[in-house]
Amino acid sequence: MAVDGMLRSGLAVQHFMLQRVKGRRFLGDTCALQYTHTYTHERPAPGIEMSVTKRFSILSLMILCLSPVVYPKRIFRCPSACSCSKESIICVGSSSVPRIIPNDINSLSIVNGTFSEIKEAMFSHVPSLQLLLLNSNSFTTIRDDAFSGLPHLEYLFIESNKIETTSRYAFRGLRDLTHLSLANNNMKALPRDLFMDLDSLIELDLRGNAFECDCRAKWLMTWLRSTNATVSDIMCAGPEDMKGKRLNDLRSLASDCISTDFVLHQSVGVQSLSVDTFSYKNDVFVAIASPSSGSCMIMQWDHIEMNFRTYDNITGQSIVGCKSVTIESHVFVIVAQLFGGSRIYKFDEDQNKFSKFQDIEVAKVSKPNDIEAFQIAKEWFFVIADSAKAGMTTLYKWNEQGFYSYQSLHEWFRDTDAEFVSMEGKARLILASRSQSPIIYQWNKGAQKFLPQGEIPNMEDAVAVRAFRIKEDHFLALTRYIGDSKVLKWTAKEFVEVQALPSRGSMSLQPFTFKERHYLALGSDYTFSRMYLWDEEAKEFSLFKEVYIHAPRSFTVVSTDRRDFIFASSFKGNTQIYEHIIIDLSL
Ligand SMILES: [Ca+2]
Repeated sequence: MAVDGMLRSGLAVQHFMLQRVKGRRFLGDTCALQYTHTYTHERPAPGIEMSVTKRFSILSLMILCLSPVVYPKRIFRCPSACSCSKESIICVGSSSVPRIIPNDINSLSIVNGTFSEIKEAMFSHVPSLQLLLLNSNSFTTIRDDAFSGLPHLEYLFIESNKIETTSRYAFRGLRDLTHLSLANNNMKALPRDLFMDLDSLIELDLRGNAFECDCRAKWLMTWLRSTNATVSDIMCAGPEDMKGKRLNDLRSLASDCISTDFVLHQSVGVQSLSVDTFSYKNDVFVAIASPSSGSCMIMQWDHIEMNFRTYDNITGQSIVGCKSVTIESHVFVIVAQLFGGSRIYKFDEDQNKFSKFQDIEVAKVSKPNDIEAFQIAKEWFFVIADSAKAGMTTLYKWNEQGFYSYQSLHEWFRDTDAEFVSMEGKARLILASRSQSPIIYQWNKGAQKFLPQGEIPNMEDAVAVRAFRIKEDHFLALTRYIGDSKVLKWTAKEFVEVQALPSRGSMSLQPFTFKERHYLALGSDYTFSRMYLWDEEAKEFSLFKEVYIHAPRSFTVVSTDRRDFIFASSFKGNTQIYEHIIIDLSL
């Protein structure tokens, strides 16, 4: 590679010299012919290393040819390690850049030198430079603005050094640069947008480096597709699965180079049991059920302050659930109370607040624990799960004037949670109870009622059930307080366990999806709550992050302004709002 790189730069130097000749700066054909002749004959056979002396002699010869006047009229003392002509200086084995250089020097070569860094503005005292060759030195680093003050530089060769680090703005300002070679160095990665200023680049040589084609190379892969310059092969030295591939050919890397995280965005100073969200006229709202403050706290996303602010307060006593339903652009909030009955509030556009719409007939409901609202064949329903021993889970239906009690579902079982699932064209309702395995009801179109269809066996003590989808597959997340919470998959007409997640005081195992990433949040009363992320290859959830929430009761997804949040309700502390953030690993 060293020979090859040197030959390439030799050819580019030749190009530079001929340009000069064409530019009528120097002499005539005789010397040009002599140069070509010498170059051709000095060229080593493939595989044979060209000695530095020989390389040097080629360069010297070129310079001698191009500069017949060896002794310029101006008095300038050529440094001892250098060979100087009117327009060129070549230094071999020097340890510094010559300090005093005549104004009309346009090419400078430093080979076999002993410096380690190309520092900021290192050559700015030679602003006339058009060619700079720094081959076979010991450079390891190129600093920001290393070539500042060289507005005319067209050829830059930094080959066969030990460059490992190139700063992001190393080549800043080189708008006339046409040829750049960093061949045969120790570079594994290049900083993003390194070539941004190189508007005139025609040829770039990066051969003979050990590039890691990981996320750090993503920008280079993209840039290769857009640049007009001719770029050498960039071979991947790693990671293992990319070894030997040409970065120039790649359209994607092994990873999408995106990671995510959950960061605390806002803490709301109320304890809560559950949170629900709704949108109304392009605004996003949340309804927080807070028993301790006796309210459904309505908050609105503030597009200017970029946080959630209090909008309204629906007061009551022992509020355990606030569920929103939007019917024909009217927003209702169903408020479930432990005592004093449950009610429905409606948003009053004139007064910009919620006002009472109706009482709910709750003769049979004694201890509401959960509300779910859903549609079957365009009809609106909601169900209240009753966790009292003598209670009865009840279905309510919308009849244009209000909701009325429609069907009593489940007696004597202390239901803790209801979940509506629509799949394969069938509407199902799953009820989790303290006293038995979860029961599945299926909507019967003829009877217009839910009829028991079966149960999910061996899943006693499930306190909550959630349905979710990953692509075409249907899953259930079943929460157990102590023991294992479970992930079940729908296969051949039944739900089958596919994963167990240890629960230590869990009231909620909540599935949610942000930016096509599938998560599960598992609350815990005794330790950290856990976020799991779906692994598409392993086809299971793996632990993603732990967060501390005091007595978590629910996790609710709220998306707005292209930002994604999860509200973690806490029965004993503040309601915490976490934001799902994207981290670009290629930066
Ligand atoms: Ca529920």
